[in-house]
Amino acid sequence: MTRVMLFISLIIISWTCSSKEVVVEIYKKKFIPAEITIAQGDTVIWKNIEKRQYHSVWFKQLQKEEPDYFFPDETYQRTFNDVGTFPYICGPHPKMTGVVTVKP
Ligand SMILES: [Cu+2]
Repeated sequence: MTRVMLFISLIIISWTCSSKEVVVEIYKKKFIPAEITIAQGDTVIWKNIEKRQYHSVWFKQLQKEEPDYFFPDETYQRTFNDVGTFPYICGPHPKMTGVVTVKP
């Protein structure tokens, strides 16, 4: 391995370690936990652990179109590069709500 390759891999390692992945589970038509606070650059992974119900995670302020539904054992993920408070709903079940707060 050349020095340049070693240097590049060290940058990639430190870069991937600085941002976290946070899991939100979806069960019995609820986001668990419904409210989370993460750091800028973190990724939230929504995991559908229902028996047979599909859901979506829709940040209406951030995107006009509803994203695809995801089914049991599937996930949806989003990385938050901007600071702020981002509420979301499930398209098919608008009573399912959650909030992601992103701190610098
Ligand atoms: Cu739903």
